[in-house]
Amino acid sequence: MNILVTGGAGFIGSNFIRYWLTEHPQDVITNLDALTYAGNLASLKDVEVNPNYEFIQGSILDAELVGQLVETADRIVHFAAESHVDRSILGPEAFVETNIRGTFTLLEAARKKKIPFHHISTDEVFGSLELGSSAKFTEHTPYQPNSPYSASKAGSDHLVRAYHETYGLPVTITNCSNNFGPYQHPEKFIPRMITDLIDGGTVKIYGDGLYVRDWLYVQDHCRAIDAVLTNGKNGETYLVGGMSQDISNKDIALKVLEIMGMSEDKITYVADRPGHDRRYAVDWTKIHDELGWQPEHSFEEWLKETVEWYKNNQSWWRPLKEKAESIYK
Ligand code: NAD
Ligand code: TDX
Repeated sequence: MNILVTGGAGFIGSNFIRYWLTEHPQDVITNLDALTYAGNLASLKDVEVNPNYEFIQGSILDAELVGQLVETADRIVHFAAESHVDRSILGPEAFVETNIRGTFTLLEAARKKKIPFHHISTDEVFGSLELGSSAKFTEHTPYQPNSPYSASKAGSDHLVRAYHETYGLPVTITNCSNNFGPYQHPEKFIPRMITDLIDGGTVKIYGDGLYVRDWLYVQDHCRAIDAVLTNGKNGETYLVGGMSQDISNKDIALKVLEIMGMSEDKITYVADRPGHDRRYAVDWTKIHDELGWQPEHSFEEWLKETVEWYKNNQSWWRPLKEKAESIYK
């Protein structure tokens, strides 16, 4: 099978390509990535030599290029996006362009060739849950996005669904919770914290720090996408989440400090993010019961592994760190 992956030089896309070529060595992957600030070929150094892998630098907004690449593809797996909520608050336009118009451009090409389209989306499209409640997002939760990022992802989800209903395009969607692990850009919470601490700085906690995310190790997300690509039902959405059990940002910071042998005085409380969603939690019963998927990597153990990875791969993140911090100044 020939898979056109978009955004494969980003965090989850690069982990996915490495995962897929290992698990499905007979398949061929073409990685279309624009190499924005978030795209990094250094994340794929070991993969580059694989004869079943090809990289194309280009944008999902380029209809002509996308049309050419779709000619030889059997399916599309779509990761490419502007993905950072803080950047979407500072400059929403790129999010509308890439996440909505870019997805539209890919869907148009997929429709002409009639090839299956898998869309990678987020739990953030459902908005916020109450702190302290036991409620979780399910496949039936109404959309209520609160940031330009999540609104643009919601728009892309709706387009994907509409192409299935209107044109009969074979589609699947996964809405996943917060990922962590190797090759995540140092602008995101966990790598920002680890890299700041390695450099003798402090952890920046937004607001009161009592915000809750549902954390999933990136490899488990790749396994979930595999389950859906292999056995998922045409037209269906699957929610994907972790087993981190309502841990607050502050408690994650305390865990990282403990792992790194540091104390709580390394925490700085900074201004809150506007429109900051209080709590996310994902009910992943459907993908478990229908496709046999469940997370395999515990949060505690793989948080330690992630700290180790950032300690041991400073040449990967150092060139990105200054640019990552520039948005916070
Ligand atoms: P990322 O920001 O690390 O990577 C995005 C990649 O897309 C980069 O390589 C970038 O160069 C590329 N890209 C951006 N605009 C492009 C364009 N116009 N054409 C081609 N390539 C372009 O993002 P990520 O964290 O790896 O997220 C990947 C996908 O997963 C996104 O769709 C995101 O919404 C979704 N998602 C992320 C998380 C998470 O926790 N990171 C959770 C759930 C869903
Ligand atoms: O320095 C920080 N301090 C802090 O307290 C940063 C960068 C973040 N935070 C908080 C905000 C959130 O409550 O930590 C939490 C996680 O923040 P991010 O890493 O920016 O992730 P989030 O906003 O939850 O979105 C992520 O998960 C869902 C990804 O960036 C999205 O692409 C994905 O869809």
